[in-house]
Amino acid sequence: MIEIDFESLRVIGLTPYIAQRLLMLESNTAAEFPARVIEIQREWMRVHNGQAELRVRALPGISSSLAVGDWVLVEPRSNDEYWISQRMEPVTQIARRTHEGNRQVLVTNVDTALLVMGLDNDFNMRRMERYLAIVQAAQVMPVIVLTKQDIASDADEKLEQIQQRLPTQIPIIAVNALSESTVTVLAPWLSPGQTVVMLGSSGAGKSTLTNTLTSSAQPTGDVRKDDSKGRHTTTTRSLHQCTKGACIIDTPGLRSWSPDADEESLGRAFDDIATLAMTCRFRDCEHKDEPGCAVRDVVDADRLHNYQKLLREVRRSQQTALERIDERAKWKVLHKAATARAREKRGDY
Ligand SMILES: Nc1nc2c(ncn2[C@@H]2O[C@H](COP(=O)(O)OP(=O)(O)O)[C@@H](O)[C@H]2O)c(=O)[nH]1
Ligand SMILES: [Mg+2]
Ligand SMILES: [Zn+2]
Repeated sequence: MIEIDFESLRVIGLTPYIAQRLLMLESNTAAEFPARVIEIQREWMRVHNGQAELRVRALPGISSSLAVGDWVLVEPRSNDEYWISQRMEPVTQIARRTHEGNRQVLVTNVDTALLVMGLDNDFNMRRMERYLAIVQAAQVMPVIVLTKQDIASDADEKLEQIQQRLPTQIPIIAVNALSESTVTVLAPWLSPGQTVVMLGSSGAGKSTLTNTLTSSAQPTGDVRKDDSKGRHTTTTRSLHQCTKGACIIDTPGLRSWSPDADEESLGRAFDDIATLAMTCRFRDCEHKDEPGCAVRDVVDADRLHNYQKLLREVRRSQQTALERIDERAKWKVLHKAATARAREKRGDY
């Protein structure tokens, strides 16, 4: 059985629940140790074992499924090489579908998602609802963080606009991402053992916020790169340690994507609509001009539109997912037939 040093792994997000799951992994050798994936590159990845960062590689079967935030077992080999030998089934995983319909896991084992949006031109409620959809489908707690409060002239109106449009239980916080006081405001989500991911479009302030929250802590796998204009651009997801004890995963902005969700999990982010729809006169009410509609006059019209658009998207991506399974099943049959033929040729039945 592997050994778990709770104190040192705590700084990279270990909780009693995760420790229990790690102990259930069957280790092959006594030398294997638990670690967390903090950065992924094409040929290698970086893990943290609570004490130090290590550059590692993964067996082919494992490497394709790894995401930042994963807990793994690492096996030391000769010549100072380290290999990921096992991956713990994640507790939570936030995923999206690319334009081509492929599922991509963004981060795993996250407790809270800080949905970062600027109070400037970045402000876009439809995009915010899209982020809420992937986060709530993954059963991760969302917190909306509105940045650039210091330079916004209409912060109060925008705040009110969100409060009117979204269900009330989601915390909404306006901050200046550059200010040290933001650490105190976000402290409820930053205690030791917590893992927080930053999501939002490019330029929203995710890296600025990450810097502010981690400024006096040990940097972990900082992978920022200067672009041609001398600015910092986040190129990959990476995990950092926050002053308050939590781990923070910074991410680059996403372009053209759909939530990885089905109708039911999408409904979690729009349960205000689903709940009201139960009292519409018609069961199949489209909330357009049917008599006795309970949704139309209550829910923000643009929110309703956005929900219907996202619903079409997830139905479409689900269909392609099913088609892909169908395709795989066909290949399996062909493969079996080919193997049987080969065996027949060799004469072993
Ligand atoms: N004044 C002000 N500038 C901010 C704030 N948040 C971010 N910025 C600026 O916005 C730009 C983009 O921020 P960055 O953190 O790189 O965005 P990211 O793409 O989400 O990581 C940078 O020039 C930041 O200094 C804020 O709250 N107030
Ligand atoms: Mg960034
Ligand atoms: Zn209706």
